[in-house]
Amino acid sequence: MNRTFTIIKPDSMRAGVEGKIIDILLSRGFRIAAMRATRLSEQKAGEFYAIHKEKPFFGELMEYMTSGQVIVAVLERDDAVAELRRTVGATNPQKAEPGTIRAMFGTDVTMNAIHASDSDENAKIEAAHFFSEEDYCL
Ligand code: FUP
Repeated sequence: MNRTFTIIKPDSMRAGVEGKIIDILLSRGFRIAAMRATRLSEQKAGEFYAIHKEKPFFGELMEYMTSGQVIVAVLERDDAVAELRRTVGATNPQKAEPGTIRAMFGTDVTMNAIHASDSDENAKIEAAHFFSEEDYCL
């Protein structure tokens, strides 16, 4: 068993599909170790996406990620990082495999429904932006 980190992004919350997304995650064998709704401040979003600071899309990404409520969560299952990336699909929803969350609910490369950590190391770092060890109930 190991952990990964996810953000259900503002477009999903605005569309009211967060329940459907959580259902999909549970149906794929993920268990919720920690979860809460929040809204990212400019500072939090900037820290979270610091690696993309120099990218041309950074401004748009900041504007979008701070535009509304999100759900942040730590998920647990075996091979959690790779399984969540498979469940989420490609960054660009148009290129995401049918049946993936981004194919079903994403609009474009920025409004792509959900975030999924890309490594065990990043999962730990990203989760620590929102949760501490004592929050995990599994
Ligand atoms: P992913 O790991 O699939 O979320 O994708 P990346 O790490 O490449 O990108 C991180 C986030 O940057 C994406 F979720 C959305 C945003 N992004 C854009 O807004 N525009 C782009 O052209 C590429 C990424």
